Amino acid sequence: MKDCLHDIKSRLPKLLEQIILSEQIKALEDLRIEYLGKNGTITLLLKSMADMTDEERRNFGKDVNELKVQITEAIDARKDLLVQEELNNRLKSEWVDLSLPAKTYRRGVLHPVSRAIAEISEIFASMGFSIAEGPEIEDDFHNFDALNIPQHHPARQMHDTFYMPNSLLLRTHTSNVQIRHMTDEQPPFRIIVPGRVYRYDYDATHTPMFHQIEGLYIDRNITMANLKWTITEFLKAFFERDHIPVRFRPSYFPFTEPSAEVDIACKRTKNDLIIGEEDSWLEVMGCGMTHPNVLKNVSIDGKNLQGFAFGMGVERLAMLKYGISDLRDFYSSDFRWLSHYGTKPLKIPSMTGGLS
Ligand code: 2NM
Repeated sequence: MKDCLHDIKSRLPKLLEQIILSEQIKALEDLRIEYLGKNGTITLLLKSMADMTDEERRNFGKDVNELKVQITEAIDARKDLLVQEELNNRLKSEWVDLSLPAKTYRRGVLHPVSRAIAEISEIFASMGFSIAEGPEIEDDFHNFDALNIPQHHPARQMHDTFYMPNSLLLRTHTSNVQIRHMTDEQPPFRIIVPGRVYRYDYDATHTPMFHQIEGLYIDRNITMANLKWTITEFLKAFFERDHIPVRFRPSYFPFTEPSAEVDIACKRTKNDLIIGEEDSWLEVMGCGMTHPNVLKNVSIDGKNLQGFAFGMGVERLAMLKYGISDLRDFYSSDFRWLSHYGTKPLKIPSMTGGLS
């Protein structure tokens, strides 16, 4: 063992040099195992001291320990350096230039419903409306009673409602949000409310979930003339035509009085539907002056404040504008249909940049 110790001592400078010149963490680890591992040279020397006399052990132990410390320190120091170097190299190779333009995601497209909502919102935003949102799961009060649709009113059967446990329901229109908005905020109100609505109805022209945008304008001195102008301007902007004949046809809604349905002129050819050309009429939305009972239900003084409201089906308007013939395709998740009727996500409609 004395020979062995002597041997290592004489090889120490070479070993230290070998450690300092190591380029791989793995090579350092191999050296550590060779000298300091369970059966390593230094470990075996330390173990051999068990059979020595106290005298022998004193000097031998001191020498072996010194060796152990020097080798350990050299390996640790070199390893720290290599780890640091490796990290620096990774930082150098993995850096990202955040000022570079983003790569666009070429396969994803905006669904035509999202596009129509974006376009319609943009038009009303340009007229000073803000966007309000609210719950799709609602109670009887906000979906029916507050809107002047009492318990046994035929309108409750008219909308085939999805009922849920605990007297909750899926909203049949987005008017619940107007009610909540008028209750929570201070007038004047000028909002549009886009969102999902639900009715128990499924055939070629109805899906159990569809989208609506409703609007509300409450202020002093708001009349049917304001309603007529706002809706006509909206339809011209949406269908991108300077002139569209618009007809307000008397109708009935429980929440408005008077109420009207809005038709626009259109011409049907063999394969096409041309909006704005006089030939026949096409129904596009409903509207009216907010019913005094609705205002009373949200504690608005109907003598001072009044206004108008309107509602439209997003899928229906999208079909007319983008030339989509079958409502059910909206929800069939057919990738070919989506890529044909979808819009590039970076082409977001705006009044200045164009709607389509
Ligand atoms: C429509 C037609 C007419 C409407 C009324 C209200 C409210 F909450 F203010 F009373 N919100 N939306 C309304 C009026 C909706 O959709 C065809």
